[in-house]
Formats: sequence, C-alpha cells, structure tokens
Amino acid sequence: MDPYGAIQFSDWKTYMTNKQAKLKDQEKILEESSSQAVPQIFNGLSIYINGYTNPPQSELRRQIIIHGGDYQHYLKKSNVTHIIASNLTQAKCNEFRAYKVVKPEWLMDSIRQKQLLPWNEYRITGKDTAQKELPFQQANKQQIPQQQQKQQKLQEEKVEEDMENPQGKVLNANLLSVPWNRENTSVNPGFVKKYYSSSRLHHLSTWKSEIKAEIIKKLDEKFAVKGKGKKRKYDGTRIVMHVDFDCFFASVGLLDRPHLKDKPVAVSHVQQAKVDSSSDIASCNYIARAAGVRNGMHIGAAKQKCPELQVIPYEFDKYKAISETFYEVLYEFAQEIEPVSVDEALIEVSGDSLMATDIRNRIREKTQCEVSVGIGPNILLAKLATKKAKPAGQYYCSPEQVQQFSVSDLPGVGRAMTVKLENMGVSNVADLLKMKLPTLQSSFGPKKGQILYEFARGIDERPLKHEQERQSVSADISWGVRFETDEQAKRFMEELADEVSKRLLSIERKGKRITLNILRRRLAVGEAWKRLGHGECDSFSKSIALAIATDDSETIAQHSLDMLFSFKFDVTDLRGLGINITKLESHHGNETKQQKLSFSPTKETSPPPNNLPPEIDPEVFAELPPDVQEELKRQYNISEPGPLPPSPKRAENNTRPLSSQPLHEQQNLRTTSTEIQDIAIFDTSSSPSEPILTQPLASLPDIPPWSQLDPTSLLALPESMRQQVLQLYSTNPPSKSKYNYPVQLPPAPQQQQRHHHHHPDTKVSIRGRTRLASKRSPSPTMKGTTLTQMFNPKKSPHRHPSPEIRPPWESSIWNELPASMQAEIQADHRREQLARERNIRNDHFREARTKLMDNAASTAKIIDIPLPSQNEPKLLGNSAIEDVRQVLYQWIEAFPAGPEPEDVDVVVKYLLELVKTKNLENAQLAIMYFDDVTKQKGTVWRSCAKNLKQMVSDAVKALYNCGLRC
Ligand code: DCP
Ligand code: CA
Ligand code: CA
Repeated sequence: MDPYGAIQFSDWKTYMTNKQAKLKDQEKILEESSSQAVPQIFNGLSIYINGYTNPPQSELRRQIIIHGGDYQHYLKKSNVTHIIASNLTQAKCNEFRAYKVVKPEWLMDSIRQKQLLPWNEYRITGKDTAQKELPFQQANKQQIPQQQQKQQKLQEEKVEEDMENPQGKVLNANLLSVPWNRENTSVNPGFVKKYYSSSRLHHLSTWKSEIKAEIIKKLDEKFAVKGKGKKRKYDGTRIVMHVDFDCFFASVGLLDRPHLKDKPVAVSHVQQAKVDSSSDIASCNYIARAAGVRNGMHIGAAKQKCPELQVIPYEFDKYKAISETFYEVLYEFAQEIEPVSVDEALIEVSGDSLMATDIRNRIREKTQCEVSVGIGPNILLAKLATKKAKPAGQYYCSPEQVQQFSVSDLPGVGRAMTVKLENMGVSNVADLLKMKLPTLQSSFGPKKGQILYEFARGIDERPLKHEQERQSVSADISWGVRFETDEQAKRFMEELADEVSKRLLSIERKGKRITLNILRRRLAVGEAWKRLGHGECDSFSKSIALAIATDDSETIAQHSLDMLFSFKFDVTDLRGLGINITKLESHHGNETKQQKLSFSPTKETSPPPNNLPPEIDPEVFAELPPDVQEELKRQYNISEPGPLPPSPKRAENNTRPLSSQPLHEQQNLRTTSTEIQDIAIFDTSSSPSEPILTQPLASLPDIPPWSQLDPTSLLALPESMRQQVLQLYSTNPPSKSKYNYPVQLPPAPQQQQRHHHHHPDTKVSIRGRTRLASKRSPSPTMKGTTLTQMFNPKKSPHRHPSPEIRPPWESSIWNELPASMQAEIQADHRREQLARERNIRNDHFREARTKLMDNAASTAKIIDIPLPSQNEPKLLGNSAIEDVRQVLYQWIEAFPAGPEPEDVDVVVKYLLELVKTKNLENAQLAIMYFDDVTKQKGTVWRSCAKNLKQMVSDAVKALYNCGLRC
C-alpha cells in the first residue's frame, strides 16, 4: 500500500495506517543517520511516551531511536514493552496497569551510562504520580482511612502545582542532561561565537548592517570617482534594475556539488534535519520548486512532496564571498546602487534595458550563478518585473502592466494590509485603481493611502538609497540560552559584550548608552517547544548612560553584568540576553544624527519604523519573505500586536505552518503579524492611530523654555507623551524645585509585557519603549548610575499603592498649570493608574485585552471584554476565544495531512470542559471557527470537525437537554 496515496472520505483506518507508515518512514531516516558509534542500548525495546514529560517527548523520541529502540506513536497492547511518563492520572494508572511504566530518567541515565539500567528502579511510584500507589498495588479505596485520603489529595495538588510551576533549575537540568543540548547552549564556552557563525536568521537579518558595512565601504573606496556622492537628476528616463539571485543559497551550495545539479536540492541544517523534520528550508532550487517545495517549508513537509529531495548544509562564508563579487559587478554598471539584501540590489543605470543581459552574463561568468533582472522606470516596477523575470531571465515592466499584479505583490503590502484591502473588495491592482484617494487615505492614513494610490498607477518616485547612518549596534541571543550558574551567565555576557565591541569597531563607532535586554521565561510555563528556543517569556530592559562613549568590550561587559545582576533573577530562568549600544559617535567624537521629537502637539513623533530589536535592519526585515519575518519575530520575541486570528480566507495565503510540533508541545504559540512589513515601507509618521513615543527624550532638541510652551498643547498630547514632556521639564527645572517625585511611566497601550519588574532603586523599561533621561550630561557624581537612579524612586507603586494619586512630575511645574488643566490631567492620570492596577491583577486579561485593543485601534472599534474567572477552561493556557481560535488555526495549519490523535484529545477535553462549565457560547464559537477553517482542508480535517461538532452537541444534549446552535 502506498502510504502517501490519497485517502477516501472518512476512512479513518486507512488514515491511521498511513500516518503510522509515514511516521515510521521518518524514523527510518533517523535510524540510518544514527552513527554506529552510538550504543544501541534500547535495541528490542518498544516504547510509548505518555503525556507531558521532561525532557520533552520529541527529545525522548529522538534519543530512543538513535539508541536503537522502537518508538511507538500509539499504544498498541501487543507491541509496547515500556511506557515512559513523568506523571500519571488515576485513569491512566488503571489503563496502564499491565505495563512497565517508567520515568524518563530511566532512559536518560541509561544513555549516560551507556547501558540499559534495570527499569524497576525507575518505575513510577506513589510520590511521582498524582496518586499514592499504582492501582494494582492499591487496596480497596473505601478501606483507605479518611486522613490518608486527604493527604493523598494534598499530594495530588502539590504534584499538579509542580507541573504548573516548573523550576528553571529543574528544567535546565533535564535539558542539559542531553549531551547535544549541553554542547549547543550557553553553558558551553564560546557559545556566542558559535551561535553567530551558524545562525541563518542572524546572517539574514543583520546582513545589511554588518556585511554591507564591509562590502559597500570597500567598493565605495574602490569606485570613488564613479559612485560616491553623485546625485543624478531624474529627467523621466530612469532605468531601475532589480537584480536578485535565483535560489541563492541553493545555487551557491551546488557550485561544489555538480552531481546534484539535476536533482531537487534544499538548504537546511543537515544534522538537525535528520532528527527534526520541522527544520526549515532556507532555499531550494527550481527543480524542487516544480515538485511543490518552497523556501521556508519544513523538511518533513517538503520530503512528503518530494521524497528524493537532497538536503545540503549552510555555507555562510561562501554566500558572503559570492555576494561581494555580485556587488563588485554591479558597481561596474551602476550609477546609483541600493543594497537590498545579501542576494539582491537595486541599481540605476544610464544605459538601456539591454544592459541587463550584460549584467547577467558578467555575474554568471564571475560566480557561476544565475541572477534575474527586473527592469522598470522606477523601483516599484523593477521589483514587480523580477517576479516575471525569474528564473534566469530579465523583464521590463511598464507602468500600465502594474494592473496585472495582485495587491499583495506590491512592495510593502503585507498580509495585514492585503486582508484589509480584500475586505474593501480590492484584491488586485486593477481593483485598487478604482479606489478614490480619500477612501484609501481614510483607511490607511494619508501617507500610506497616497502611496497605494500612486502604486496603482505605476508611480513611484523614491530615489535609491545608498546608505543610512547607523543608530545603534547590538547583539541579542534568544536561542540556546540556558544557565546553571552565575559564572556561566557572566562568561556569556562577556562573550556577548565582545561581539558588540567587535561590531562597534568594525564600523568605527563608540556608544554612550548601553541597554541590556533580558528575556526571562514565564514562570508558570515549562520547557520551550522549539528545541532550545526561548519559549514564552517576559522581557525586561535597563540602560545606563556613560559620560564617555565606549567601544571597549570590558567596559560594556561590566556595565551589562551590573545591570543583569541588579535584577536579582535566578540565572536558570534566563532565556535571552541582548546588549544594545546607542548614542553612537564616530571616532572623532561627533554624534550621529538622532531622530527628533517634534514639539507641535498635532504632529506626532516620528517613531522608528517599528519595534524590531535594533540589530535588525528594518529595511532588510521588510524585504525578507513573510515566513522569515515571522520566524525572526518569534526568535527575537517581537510580540508586536497582531491582527485578529486569521480568517479561513487568509489561511490560503499562509502556506507555511507555524510548526509541525504536536499541539500539546506548543507552549508558546504567539500572535504573529506581517503588519510590521507594511510599516517598514510605508512611513507611519502621520498614521492616524495614537502615536507611540519610542524615542528617549534624551535625544530631544533643546526644549523651549517652560514659559513659552502653550499649556493647552499639553492637553492635545496623549497621556503617555504628556507625562514624558512634563517630566522632561522636571529634569530641566526652570525654577528651583523642592520635590523629586519618582518617575512613573504608565504602561503604553501597545505594551507587550506582562510583569513589571521593580527593583528597589532602579526603574526598568519595557522592551520597545525607552525611558527618560536628562539632556544634560550627568554630573560627575552621577557617573555610572542608571538613569532613573537619579530620580531616587520610592517603593513600587504596585505593591504599595498610595492612597492619593499624585502627579509623577515636579510640583513646581505642576503648580504653574491652570486648575482646569490640572484636573483634566489628574483625571487622565488616575484613569491610567487604575487601568494599570487592574491590569496587573490579571495577566491573562491584560494580554487578551491588549490584543483586542491593538486590533481595535486599527479598526476603530473598542471592544471591552470581561475579566475571565479563575477556573475558566483553557486550551494550551488560552481561554480568550480569540486566542483559542489562534491556537486552533495554527494547529490546523501545522498539520496539513490531518491531526495527531493526541492533539484531538486535547481539543476534545477543552471543548467538553467548556460544556461542563456552562460556557456554551465559547464552545459554539470554537466549533464554528473550527468548522469554517477546516472547510478547505481535506477530508481528514473535515471529518475531524464533524466528529468534534457531533461530540460537543451530544454532550450539550446530555447535560442540558438541548442542542448546540451551529
Ligand atoms: N532565505 C532563508 N529563509 C527563507 C527565505 C530565504 O534563509 N525562508 C535565505 C536563503 C535564500 C536567500 O535568503 O537563498 C535569498 O532569499 P530569496 O527570497 O531571494 O530566495 P532565493 O534566492 O532562495 O529564491 P528566489 O529565486 O525566489 O529569489
Ligand atoms: Ca533570490
Ligand atoms: Ca532576495
């Protein structure tokens, strides 16, 4: 039987058999890859893993297979010799009474000692499970004295609590007991260097700022006469070319592997791909694409489409070398050049479009790789033309042809914007052409609206941008960060500081401000589902202003460490660390340009394009394919507000599943969005939504004297910005001030973070926001203090709420305001304060609300949702229906072939819980959504939806004697 063949409607048996056959195939690959050097200690064993385990199931499975064991996906009585479990419910205990039920430590210890240890020393006994004894040893329940039963219950609760609040130390010990993990985490000296040499996302996202700095600088010098400073006049005869390598990583990889030239080939982490079919494909050749394989797809899914796919490794040095040659050729032809990414650039030429042939020939000659060239009278049309030119071709796109494209092809139009346009009835550029300018502007803001209007007509007057001044330099790592000791954290920070220092030196800059970014694992959550990932985290940051700019590694390390340890976090809970240097100066001491805050009350600040970590160049980010953007967002914990859970319609566009991990392992599903891409291209400086004050006031131009400031303009500012302005005046007192109130920044509406951390003598800023600083350089006594130490704040307002609400700025300023304004500001402030306190009371509520509010901001709808009760049923920790939908959506997307039975169990359990707790509305909404999303999803998902619906409906009938309306 062909396990990959199509299955008939509702043929569950065939489905299961096929599924198992596929899984077995995957295991064969794993087995074959396991080297002979690995002792085959589990030979002859057939092991089934039950429920949540630590280390996670995927890791145990890997270990079982590479050590010769047979891993059983389903519990089949005749086959299984052992069951691995960390914890068992009463029901499971009964079910498993005939099996050898063993703790995961049995496997891990055996591996360590390279021999199979006696299983019965690891059998699950009373204290490991949710009940005191295994059922076959248990006496008749009625005979157990009441006292004992009570104790048993307490113990059960404790076990549950431990499962709910896993300790960092325990999690790390488990994880690090696996040798591969030890080698690939921050406990290993030299990890930072290793990380940066192998991280593809790092290379892609920092390419423009890091590699470009070298290549472009060198070429600028070499071609000094031709390129530099030359400003061309646009006289209507522009020829812009968009030059992009065909399947770049794959083509480069094939240079030394000519025997694979005619085979389907993909680039991925080869070693990892053998054991983890969720490993990503970075690039695949066009032969693989013909079989349906795409960049960004998981290896597992790709192999299903194309079983003979050859996987080759990354070779970053080669990409860099080829990229350098590529730019060198382009410099020979170009009048203007705008580097876009490692394999792509825009050039403006003075010849005609025939020059594209010469360029392609020359690049082929020098690199043996093919590029395609899109040509047009502007950037827009050149970029669109590339889509038609690929592979190995060239194409000229005239303004009229723009109508042949769909709106999502337009540069800068991301998924969120596409959906919004679709809802307006616009799916291709021809539809867009019919839209009136005011309509577009009212929906997308004046600037974005205008650009869309022009794009629809093929108009794009943007000049090519040669280079932009660097604002910051940083290094962030949020993969593989696991510590056992303070010493390891210290060494890691030193390595990170070293990296930052090297980057500063390479661009000949020093910085005056050091910011430390921290990701700490969310304490109630277990191990991350993505191997060595950061999982669900809260972010914290702190910064320090230096009197003298530095690029010195030791200085950076020392300050960063001081800041890190001032948080007093347990190092075992750390999951990500980053050092960011801003306020850059060139070696000659002149400050680089900083963005400025306009003082006009109606004009908003010009925020940085988005809230990406500074090391990621926003423009490069915008150019990355959406799947890479999403991966980056997950990796860097950019949990910027996303759109509503995608509708089934959108699901069609999203070709890449979030993950192929079983649902029950996905502990950190997060909202992702490509809105950021829209923002990066379309400057949002005049977007109609509330401005985000992300610039530190330290970079303000000299502010007007207090007396000249129109006080009514203060009222026009949003509360968060108003407070900062007032505080700024407080730090530049116009008259002698008597009081120093602590600075209290209210959480911005965009806030991502769930916990505020309050250290007794410092203030902590939220990622993506910055805090106050004085424009003046710190006085000698202030040298080396963190900025807010200057304010000497009192105790945390959250733990000790003051009975009366005081304004957080100086009274001298306060007193000069008219009474009516004071009252209004007070009222605003009080509202903020109350909102803040309410939010802190319920983390979950805040998260759901923030999501909704953010969405509301874009759709101009305000939705208020009630505070969820403590015991609301949860699906993977989510109870708000929006979040539940998101989880369902991601689950369905992740398993195109159909669900894993254990995941169906999780969902069933959740739905029945909803029914039991009378939450019929959510049950109904979830079922309806599920039904809707699975409509396009093939028979397996369809019948799963049907079954779920039936089952919920039956449950409702049984309990409430009425049916479910859906
Ligand atoms: N890349 C990646 N992961 C992705 C997409 C791209 O690592 N999901 C890397 C590998 C690509 C390189 O970036 O080779 C360039 O990206 P492109 O989007 O230009 O893709 P390709 O060059 O591979 O293919 P195309 O021929 O479509 O340009
Ligand atoms: Ca390319
Ligand atoms: Ca590209």
